[in-house]
Amino acid sequence: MSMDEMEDFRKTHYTKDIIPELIGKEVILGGWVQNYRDLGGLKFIILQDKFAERQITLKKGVVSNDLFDVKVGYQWNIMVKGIVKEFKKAPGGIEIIPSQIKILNKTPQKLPIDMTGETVSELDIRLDNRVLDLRSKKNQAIFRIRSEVINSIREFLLKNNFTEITTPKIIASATEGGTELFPIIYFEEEAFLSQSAQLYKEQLCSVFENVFEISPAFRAEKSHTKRHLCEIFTLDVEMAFANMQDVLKLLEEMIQFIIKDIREKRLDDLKILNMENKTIVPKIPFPRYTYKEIIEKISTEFNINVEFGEDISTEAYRKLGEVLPGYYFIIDWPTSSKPFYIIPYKDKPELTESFDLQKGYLELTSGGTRVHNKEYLEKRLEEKDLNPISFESHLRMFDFGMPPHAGAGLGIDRFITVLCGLDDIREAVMYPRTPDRLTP
Ligand code: AMO
Repeated sequence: MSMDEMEDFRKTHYTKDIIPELIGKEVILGGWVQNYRDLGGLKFIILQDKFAERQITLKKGVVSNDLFDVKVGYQWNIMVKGIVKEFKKAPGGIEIIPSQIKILNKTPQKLPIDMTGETVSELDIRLDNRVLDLRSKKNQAIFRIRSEVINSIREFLLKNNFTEITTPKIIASATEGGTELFPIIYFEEEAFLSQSAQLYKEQLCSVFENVFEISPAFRAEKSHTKRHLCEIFTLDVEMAFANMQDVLKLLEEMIQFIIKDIREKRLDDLKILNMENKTIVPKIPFPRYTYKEIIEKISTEFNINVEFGEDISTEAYRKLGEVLPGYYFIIDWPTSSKPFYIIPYKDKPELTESFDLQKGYLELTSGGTRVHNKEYLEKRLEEKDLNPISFESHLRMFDFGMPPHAGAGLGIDRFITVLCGLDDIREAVMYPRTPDRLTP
């Protein structure tokens, strides 16, 4: 059967805008068939668009015979012209009595994933059919929250005199150490995809003082976990005339602001995700534990030994998350475990002015006070077995009056995982990139 063209049909409303004031008026809606039922003389089509859904009612004798015989299937793309009618039993107390239905596109009879909400299909199959999957109520809620979080970050930082920067994602040298880089061919040269905005945000601190960037970053990590991606979306902040303590304060206030904001604007979505009682505004200040205190806690409470300077294992973090389920900072990490740009304490050079922000077991953010003296930065590069010559263009910027500065990087995908109560970080991203997924 041939399909209809849109012709002069244009949406007059979204489903959410069909309010009782419109009763008796003609409207044109467009969307997807979420459900349909045939009761003999009566047929219902539930039309879903990006906001909500509406019932289209076809009653034999009320609509034309041709229209009554129209066939639809799950997730078909249609437009409907009709009159808004009050009907108490319909969802929202309103139904649409159609005068015309345009079938714009069809779907295969058997959809690859369950769209009724009765069963949850396997995540990989859902990702293979992502646009279909994204139409589920749960996914719509996740991505409305994600959008609002990003909006809220911008609002908070702009209000606090931060300048939004945009830095290159094709770069010449590593920022977070030599590993985990994706090499690319840049004409005749080798280049890399940026792991973070680190060096540029530091440089721009000496111009715009407080800066932030919301952008992708690329990590060539072959980790198959529920919290790692190869393409991440991060918030980078950097503050001039500041140290770690100022950044800790900024972050806890920002997190409070964001959660307040999404509770205000996206409570319905939190309800869809059953998170309305879990994603609550946290008290500040967040607890601060030193790395030393944490490894002692891990040793005494869970009998897991972490040598000073070692990473904390996933198992230890999981256990930690059980006793510290909220937001907290782990500060003062060993110098050996932190990148060259993080400053060691003057009086205890084995420790750095650095931190991670945790939510339970999950690391959301890391950051710290930076080295802003050029000679010292060169020394730190050498101590990390990095060649200052490959950082020449970065180091030059430290000749022009670089202020003391500090900052942090927040993994937005991980933050969404926490806020939406998701089990797997891939659920928080429209098109996740993992070692074994490059499509869609
Ligand atoms: P870091 O490498 O810790 O720090 O990254 C910052 C935050 O980004 C998130 N993140 C990831 N999320 C998902 N998958 C990954 N593979 C992944 N890698 C990192 C985490 C992490 O806390 N330049 C520093 C920040 C700074 O000092 O300002 C940096 O990039 O939530």
